[in-house]
Amino acid sequence: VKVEVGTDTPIHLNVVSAGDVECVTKAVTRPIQKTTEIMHLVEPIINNVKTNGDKALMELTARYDGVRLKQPVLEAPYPPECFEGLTQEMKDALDLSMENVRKFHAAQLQTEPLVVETQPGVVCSRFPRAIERVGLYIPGGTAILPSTALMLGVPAKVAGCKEIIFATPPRKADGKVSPEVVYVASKVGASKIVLAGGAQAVAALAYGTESVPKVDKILGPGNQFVTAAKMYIQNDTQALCSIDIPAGPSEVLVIADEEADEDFVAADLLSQAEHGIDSQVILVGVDISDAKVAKIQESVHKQALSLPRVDIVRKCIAHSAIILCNNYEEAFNISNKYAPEHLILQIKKAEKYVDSVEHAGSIFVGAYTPESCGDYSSGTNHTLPTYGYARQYSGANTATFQKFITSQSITPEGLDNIGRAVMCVAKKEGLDGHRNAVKIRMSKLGLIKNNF
Ligand code: HSO
Ligand code: ZN
Repeated sequence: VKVEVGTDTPIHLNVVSAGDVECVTKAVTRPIQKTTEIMHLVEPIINNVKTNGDKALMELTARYDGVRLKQPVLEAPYPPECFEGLTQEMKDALDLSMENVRKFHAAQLQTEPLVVETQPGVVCSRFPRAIERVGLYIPGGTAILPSTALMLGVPAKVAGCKEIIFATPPRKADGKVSPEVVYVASKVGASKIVLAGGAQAVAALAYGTESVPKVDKILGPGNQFVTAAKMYIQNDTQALCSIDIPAGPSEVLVIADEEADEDFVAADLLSQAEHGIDSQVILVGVDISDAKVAKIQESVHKQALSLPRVDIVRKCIAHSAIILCNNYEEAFNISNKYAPEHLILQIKKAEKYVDSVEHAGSIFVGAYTPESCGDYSSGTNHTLPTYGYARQYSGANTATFQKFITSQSITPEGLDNIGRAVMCVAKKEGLDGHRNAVKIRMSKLGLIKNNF
């Protein structure tokens, strides 16, 4: 997204009326992702790492991250110098966040086995197993994100993944990884940190190299190259590796009414806008006065100017909108249609409206629930479906790090109950071998005649 905005232009959202279908459609249309084009760019990178392993990985890190490494992997136990600069205050903050995320994700673990006797003598069950080896991608770029490390690392640990590998691009300045990320890695039991980013990191995790173990699933947000690489390896049966969700730019939709505090609303919009110039920021106003709109705009402008990332914010807000609605129903219709990654409700009796939400990654209910709390410390996961994928995907959760095995056990009584149905359908499908596997047993049990 290229938006030229002068530094003297007011930082204001575009105002559109809900009745103006064309403008609303424009406001809620996400930027086109050029995945296929990028796929052509990442393919040679992936093949290079697949064929040349560590050597290619380090060459690509030198080329794209400007860091020459002696070895591409940091191994646990991480040496003390990796933690240099980590303050007690930071450790406490990360510990508090990790503990809340642990609690919420541990509660999602299925403790009782799921067992159902569908008919007498036919017992079906389902039980989870952790995905053995997971690769967690922690983006570098304009902000370091130890929070992403903990949002993926903690559930992986809770689920019981045997091998947790982090991958993150090394810092240009010193070739190191931020001590906060190393701290989280050590806390969640990540055995290795791959010092690489981009498509090359994804390839190393998917196929393995001399020093990077191959993983079974790769999770974590990243730029378009990372996303394209994840989509590529997911389709390569040689990699035999799954991924989480294709990630798009982060987004928030705030529903606010006349009672909402304009400074809170503005702060929430800005906390999303500072993620990147392509972040999506939408405010849906329910029957709000012109005066309220003006106050929100004023607060957005004023607060934005005090943010270190004001340049990013300015460009993001330039393509963001306030959609004016007449009532709550209209507001939730727009929100459900958009299916936002984050949905913030700053409306009276906000709790009451949670039931109206059909599609959203995570909901922030009431004036004192900013998205930032879910981004870091409340306990919910911040790896959420973007780009409208909230229609069919959940955010990362404990089950994301598990798969489920089903099992059945059938007695002669059970076989007597379902065997004839099996034989009947098998016959229709022309699969006599299937039919025989039942028939042979039922005959020996004397449940059917040999000439059945
Ligand atoms: N809002 C981001 C997560 C994040 N925020 C990380 C701050 N750090 C996507 O859910
Ligand atoms: Zn955030």
